Amino acid sequence: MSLSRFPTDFLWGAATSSYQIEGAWNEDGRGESIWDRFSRQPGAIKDGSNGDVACDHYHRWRDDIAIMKQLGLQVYRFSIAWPRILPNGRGAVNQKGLKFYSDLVDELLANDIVPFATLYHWDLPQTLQDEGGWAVRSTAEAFVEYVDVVTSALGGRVKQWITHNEPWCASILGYQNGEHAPGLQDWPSALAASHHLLLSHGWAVDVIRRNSPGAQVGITLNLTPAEPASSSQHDQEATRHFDGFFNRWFLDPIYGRGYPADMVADYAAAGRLPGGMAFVQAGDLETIAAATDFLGINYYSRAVLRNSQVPEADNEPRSVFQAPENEWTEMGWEVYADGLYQLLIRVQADYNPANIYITENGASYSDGPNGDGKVHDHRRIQYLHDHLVACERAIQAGVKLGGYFAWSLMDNFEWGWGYKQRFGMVWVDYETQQRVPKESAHWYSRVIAHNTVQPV
Ligand code: IFM
Repeated sequence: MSLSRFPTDFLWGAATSSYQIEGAWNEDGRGESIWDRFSRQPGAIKDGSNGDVACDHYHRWRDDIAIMKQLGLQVYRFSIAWPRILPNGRGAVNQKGLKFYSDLVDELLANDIVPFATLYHWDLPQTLQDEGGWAVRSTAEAFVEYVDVVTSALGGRVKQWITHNEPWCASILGYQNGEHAPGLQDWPSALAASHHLLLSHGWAVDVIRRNSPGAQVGITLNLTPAEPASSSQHDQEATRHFDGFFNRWFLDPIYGRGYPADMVADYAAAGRLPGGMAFVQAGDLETIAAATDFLGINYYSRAVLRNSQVPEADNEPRSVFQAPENEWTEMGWEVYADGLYQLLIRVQADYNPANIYITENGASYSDGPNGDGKVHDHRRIQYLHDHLVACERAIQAGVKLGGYFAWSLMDNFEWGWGYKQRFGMVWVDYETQQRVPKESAHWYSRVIAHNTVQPV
């Protein structure tokens, strides 16, 4: 049990993203996104669903903010849907799309909830995908135009901006292993996409600073600490590679070190860079290394590497060893809170970000309302408790951790898994759209009120 208080300026929040909650996929001038297209491909989503309606947040946002207020959230991380703002990716601006987010921000501020906006959480306009998507440089240029429009309109009121959410997922899952939109399976495209995502981040930082004076700007990475299953050289080598593939490929260039040489060599040796690193143009690495105000970290689990030499679905020569004695969430992800502590210590020591926010952390458990109408999601409470204790230990060890966002405020569309996976602290009945705060929401509310991890 932990009873020490968090710093007085520590920010407590919860996170969502546009495609996962909004619905209203074709209302008020919204353009088509790559997820609208991808989710309609047979077999793309495990339960055959899509985000057409999702949590209907586009119509229920006032009620959702009332729930946030009731829970005492201090910050709310949401994302803006590019196709609502620029239905064709660039050019004509859809004022109704802008108004939706403008009203949302006003309502948050009126409720003393700080808006924390993510500019890209994977819903690329389909028109840009038709031109090559993130695999081509022009998409990075279009992103700058989109960021300019959004931050010109909201930059006076929104002062916390995340450029991208999890560029590893947007590039690798989207362009290499096909699990996410646009569903491609092509290593050269994936590596080019990763670069263009990072490049667009660097370009966007300048635009945001211009349009939103005094704003805090950062990027969110999904980082996964890696450790070998044994002390064998093979397992250690697999761990080096996994860490490079998942973590250093993104952290290194953002913190001014360029792409890790060992990974460039690995990718070239595997034939994944037929044109070399030609997508990196003069000045790009300086752009990507633009000074930021924080690093957002999404943490869910660790990877334990065993070099089986059997290629996985993503063609990585490793497998993630699953210790059967440990607990796993319904996503099949190991519950490993100590990994968060280790990760925070490592990132602080190796990269020294100006500030860190845990921009996502949470667990998928499908517990629903029982006879008393309550949702007794004790495993989620335990998960949150243990990870918050890890945060507290990291702060005590000197990590500059400024806030924590639980993933997610409410159950929502979990990408390729559809609606079967429930990460929310608020239960959503998808038939009626009724919301029921789970016991974890009430527990988290007490954490916020006391600024202290609460007993479970
Ligand atoms: O739901 C996702 C979110 O969109 C990005 N980070 C991981 C979450 C759980 O898979």
